[in-house]
Amino acid sequence: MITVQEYLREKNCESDLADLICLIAEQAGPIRSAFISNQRYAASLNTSGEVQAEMDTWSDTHISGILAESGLVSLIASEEQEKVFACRNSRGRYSVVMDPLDGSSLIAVNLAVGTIVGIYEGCSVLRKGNEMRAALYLLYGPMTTLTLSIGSGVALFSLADDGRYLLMEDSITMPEGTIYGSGGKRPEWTKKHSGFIASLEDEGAKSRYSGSFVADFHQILKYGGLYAYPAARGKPEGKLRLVFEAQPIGFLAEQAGGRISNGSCDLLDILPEDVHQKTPIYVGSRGIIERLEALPE
Ligand code: AFP
Repeated sequence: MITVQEYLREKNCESDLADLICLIAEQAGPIRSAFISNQRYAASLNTSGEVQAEMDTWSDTHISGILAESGLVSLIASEEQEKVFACRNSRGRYSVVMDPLDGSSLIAVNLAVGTIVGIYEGCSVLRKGNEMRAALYLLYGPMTTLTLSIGSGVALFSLADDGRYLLMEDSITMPEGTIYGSGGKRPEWTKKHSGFIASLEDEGAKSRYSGSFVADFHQILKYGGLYAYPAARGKPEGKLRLVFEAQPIGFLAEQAGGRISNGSCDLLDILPEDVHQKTPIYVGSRGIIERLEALPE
């Protein structure tokens, strides 16, 4: 079986970028081991005002420390840190944006959560998503998987007992599926969103939503359909973050033939003004997203 290192070599990935991807992927082991002793929810709030789980801060401190030491990274922007962090003495070629532990409210109930990472070349993190050099997520489910794109399709690897990531699927293509999951509270959904979800349901779409973006997206990547966290009445910006969640996941979706949108335009074309900026998100099968964008507001 092909390892992630072999895959990256075959794809002619630059060695620094390959090293960075492998270094991040290696952190799945320590993160998985840390779950058992970091089960509580901290009293602290993150920059978005959400309660932090111990694992949010543990994963953030752990990955940031490893990256800062690596010499490969110059800037780190994390969902769990208010400010962008400049790695001292680093002449690293890359800047990293990350949600160190996405879906952390599900830790207490042992559902799948993950780590989302986007990698840009150069010393800047306020970039359009379509400028990303690589995006990946680690999913801590029954297996630990790495879903990766370096801009030439999407590959899926599983972590074996010997610590190697083995290629399970190359060139993943997102089908035009019929699963949908939408966050937010139904009475607060906008008319456009309610109408669109109703039309998918009328066509036989089935609802599946766990509350972990990375896990909910993973099934859309494989089966096709729609993941949405929409604008709500009184909350036009939605809940999810453009830089840490939408851009890396959108890059992967697009590399698999899907799309990401805020409901009217491609989220990968938007230049963020702030790393913690939020956005409504629609990500999934290309046809579904295009139908949504064609609807009047
Ligand atoms: P964090 O656990 O990283 O804060 O992310 C949770 C999340 O942003 C995303 O993973 C989920 O899709 C969404 O929030 C779930 O929100 P609801 O609890 O409102 O459904």
